Amino acid sequence: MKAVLNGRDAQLVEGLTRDQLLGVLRCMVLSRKLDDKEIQLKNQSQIFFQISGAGHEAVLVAAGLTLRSGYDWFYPYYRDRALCLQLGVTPLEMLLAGVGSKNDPASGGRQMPSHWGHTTFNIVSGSSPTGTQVLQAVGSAEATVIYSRVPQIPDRESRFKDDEITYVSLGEGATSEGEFWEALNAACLRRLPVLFLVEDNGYAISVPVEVQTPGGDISRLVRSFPGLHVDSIDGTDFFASLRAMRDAAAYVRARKGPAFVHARVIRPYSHSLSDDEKLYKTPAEREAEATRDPIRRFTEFLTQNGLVTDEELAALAADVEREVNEAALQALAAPKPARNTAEMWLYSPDVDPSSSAFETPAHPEGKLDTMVSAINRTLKDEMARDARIVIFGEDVADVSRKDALPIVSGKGGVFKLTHGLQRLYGDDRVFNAPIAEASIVGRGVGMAVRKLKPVVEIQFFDYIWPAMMQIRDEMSIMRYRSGNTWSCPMVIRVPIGGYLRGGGPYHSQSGESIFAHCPGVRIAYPSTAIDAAGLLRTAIRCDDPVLFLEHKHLYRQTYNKGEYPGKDFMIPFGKASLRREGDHVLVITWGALVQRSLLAAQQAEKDHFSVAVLDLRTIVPYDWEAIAAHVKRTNRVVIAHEDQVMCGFGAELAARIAGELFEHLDAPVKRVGAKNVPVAYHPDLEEAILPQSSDVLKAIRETARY
Ligand SMILES: Cc1ncc(C[n+]2csc(CCOP(=O)(O)OP(=O)(O)O)c2C)c(N)n1
Repeated sequence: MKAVLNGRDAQLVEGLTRDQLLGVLRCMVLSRKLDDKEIQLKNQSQIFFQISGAGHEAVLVAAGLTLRSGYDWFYPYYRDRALCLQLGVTPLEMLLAGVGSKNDPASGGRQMPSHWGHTTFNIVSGSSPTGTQVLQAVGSAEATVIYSRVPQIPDRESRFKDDEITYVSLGEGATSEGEFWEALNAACLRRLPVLFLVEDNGYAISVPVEVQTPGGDISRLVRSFPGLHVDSIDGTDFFASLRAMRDAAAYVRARKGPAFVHARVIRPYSHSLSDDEKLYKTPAEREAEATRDPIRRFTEFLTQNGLVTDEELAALAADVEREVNEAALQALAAPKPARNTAEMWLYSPDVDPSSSAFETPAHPEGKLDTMVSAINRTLKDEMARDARIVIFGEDVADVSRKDALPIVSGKGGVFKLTHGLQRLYGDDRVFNAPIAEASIVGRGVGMAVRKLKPVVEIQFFDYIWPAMMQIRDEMSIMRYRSGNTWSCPMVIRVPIGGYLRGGGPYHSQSGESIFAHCPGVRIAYPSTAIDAAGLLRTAIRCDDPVLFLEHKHLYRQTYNKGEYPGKDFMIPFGKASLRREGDHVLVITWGALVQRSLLAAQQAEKDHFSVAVLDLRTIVPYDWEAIAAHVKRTNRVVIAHEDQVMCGFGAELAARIAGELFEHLDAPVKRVGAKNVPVAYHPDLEEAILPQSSDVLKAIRETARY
């Protein structure tokens, strides 16, 4: 640091004028005062949650001064109040979040305060799970790289800046999450322009750092990551923080790779208002922390160097107080969200995938082909149509070592669904990912927020679970939680299901009902090649996140082959397909049970039962109109699915049919599905566990004769 001279005007400290230094102090004080005001309001039950940024202000103002608001991209942690102020979020906007006003720009009353989000400043909507944001930031940085490398994206200049970077912060506790390590892995593998800031206040609620991190020093652990710029600083020292942030940002902007700043800060206000740190921190520890208070340190620096007088400090404090009080009064008077808006913003208000816009005619080619081919060709055609589509996952590329491409035919997925895509569209748009499912989905979310269109693959449904938090807490909820200001339309393709004769418990799972229970995600589950093509195109072109379930057993059957329906063929979501007419019993089904139900229906004919088979094709939304119409006609219903009967999606349908169509029923609704055990390896066991045609037939007979 340049020596500081007594005096007020021209001298620069780290390139900052006196006015700028006073601005730094004001931002820190404002941040703290907002915490104090929120605490007061919470104690008066005028707001409903509070978590403070106290003790973190110095490094955050340093970050805010270094990074470019509305230019760089931001995934701030909940303690990043001072950063957000520095970027341009106003005290009023912060307090609007506290009161849950409909005018809160972060969420419109849907999220707790300090879950930052602001489109003007590129602050992407944040959530509560510690660590999910890190993978999304990596995806955002990846979007920067993809935009810079794919000139076919027509308006890409408006979507990125050559030297922009993505900032993400987290606590030292959150570095224990696997997602943090997955993010570092991906960032370093691809040398992505992302800046990680770990704000280490020594505690994760009551758990001290030495219980989270071996050796208690996260920067020591990450130093061996290739290409990662690592710095470790006292984050209560504003100037040390500023230098570290500048060095890190310069490294990332120069595209040398990712950077990691480990800032040791303090947390003087307990974890949140629900916590009392006196229960686990000794008085001596709390006193020692207080001596490092960043506001105190910075104020001392200014006074000791003659840069501010006591009167000026008092005036600054009074001015901040006035601003905060005024903002609080405005926030308390601001409109609340109306109760009848509670269900808004789950899905895109502009693009409805169940509308007739997604009902386009087929132009069949005259040659029957498998579901694998239909999906592969749909991906090829869509990638040609929309250069924003990127495909990644485990083994999805043809090769990772490009030199091999002219020599070998390429892998293109363990089921070959993505074969040839890399060869056609290059490895910026089709690439392999490490085996890290949260990373695949989380990075996809980050890219989708940046308006790329990720179509990612989870290799087997059985291994989707590491991604569950990204799916349930992030992808599905992004639009809702941000009050429709951020969204992440993307497609997750997932091979699902059993009947493989030897798939065992970990290559045979079903479980669509689990995802149907996640508001905000759409679920398609085609049973034929043509439906797969039409529904996948709808999934890609719609504006919502879609889980696209592809049954492995249906990939290469002959009975569900179809003629490729052409480059623009789409099937709207929520439109079932009546696969067989019938008057006595209705079988509602999807996936691999469609064919089994058709066979059962044929058999039932011998008993003179006329059975209709309705293939739902999409689970969310599902075609209630068609269900109701056919139930009213047949008055007898069987629901047949591969998933366990216990809590399967059939339970939802059966309950709704019983609740809304009771007077039309002549028999109880019957469900057919797997037994309540995992799918076992031996084919005899598998056959006993998964529902067979004979089970559907039995249910049809019982229902018909009831
Ligand atoms: C995945 C997840 N697990 C648990 C929690 C509950 N929780 C909220 S904050 C927190 C501690 C986080 O500590 P750290 O990352 O060090 O940040 P700090 O609060 O200390 O700034 C925990 C356990 C959560 N929000 N998300």
